[in-house]
Amino acid sequence: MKGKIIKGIGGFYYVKTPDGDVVECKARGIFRKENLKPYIGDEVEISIENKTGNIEKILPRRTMLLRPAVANIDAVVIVIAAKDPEPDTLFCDKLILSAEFAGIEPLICINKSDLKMDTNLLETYEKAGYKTLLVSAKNEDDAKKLLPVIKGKTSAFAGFSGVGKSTLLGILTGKKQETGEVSKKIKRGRHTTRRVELLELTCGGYVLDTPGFSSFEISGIKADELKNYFSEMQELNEMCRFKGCSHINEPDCAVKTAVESGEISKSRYESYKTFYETLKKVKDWENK
Ligand SMILES: Nc1nc2c(ncn2[C@@H]2O[C@H](COP(=O)(O)OP(=O)(O)O)[C@@H](O)[C@H]2O)c(=O)[nH]1
Ligand SMILES: [Mg+2]
Ligand SMILES: [Zn+2]
Repeated sequence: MKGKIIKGIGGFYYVKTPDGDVVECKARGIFRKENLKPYIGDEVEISIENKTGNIEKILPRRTMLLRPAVANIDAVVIVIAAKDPEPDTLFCDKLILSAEFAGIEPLICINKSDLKMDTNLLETYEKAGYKTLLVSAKNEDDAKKLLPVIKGKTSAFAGFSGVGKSTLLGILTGKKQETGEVSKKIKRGRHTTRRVELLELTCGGYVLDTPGFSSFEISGIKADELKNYFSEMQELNEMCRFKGCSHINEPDCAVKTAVESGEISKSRYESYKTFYETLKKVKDWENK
């Protein structure tokens, strides 16, 4: 029988089967020997013997996020608040980059549209070629505008604490989530753990909250390959005077020209430069 791992607790995996049951499963010892570990999101084959489930096989993974460790995420919904907390484009661009690097589609969701936004984030990300949505979780019907874009997919909701991820997920899954994380964070200690769990959408598909994970991993990216993960640079990468242009200091750079003309947003390019310098340092340090 096939199924999908939706959560794991104390060595047990909970596998959702096509007929809607959730089966408590153990992983076979063979996995440990072969250094294979099932992850949340994995599609698996299971067998049931004496009411106990066993994971027999892990099906090939489409994608893999490492922190949090989740397999087969199709989309990362990057949630930004119009205000409170103030949008942070560098942080948002880091989330987009980590999604691109993992081969996962990034979607930009600007929440709290009931509050006034100072910057034109929608334009910035639309120009970069990303799907963007402006919603307010204060209004259920408005928040449900997200459903058509995540229907049938497994999506991870990422973003700063306080932007409204849990409020949105509560509406989309029809199951109230713990909200107002700022105070929860202070209380977090021995008692609360960061548990990764896939929640089912009312319209089919799964969502994942990522509390406590401020951002995904980008340190595996080589500085010179960074430009390949900036969607809006794709068409320009071959148009600079120098082959292999890093778009930083080289003359006759098509990317810099596009930034000057406004075709590429300044904030996106600033983020690119910041990541480039950071990744360059990582490499220099590794080579010492
Ligand atoms: N004004 C406004 N407040 C919101 C909206 N969505 C969430 N909030 C509030 O923002 C706070 C943080 O929300 P929460 O869902 O816990 O954010 P999370 O940390 O990203 O999970 C809560 O007090 C919510 O009631 C919105 O669209 N508009
Ligand atoms: Mg939350
Ligand atoms: Zn260039």
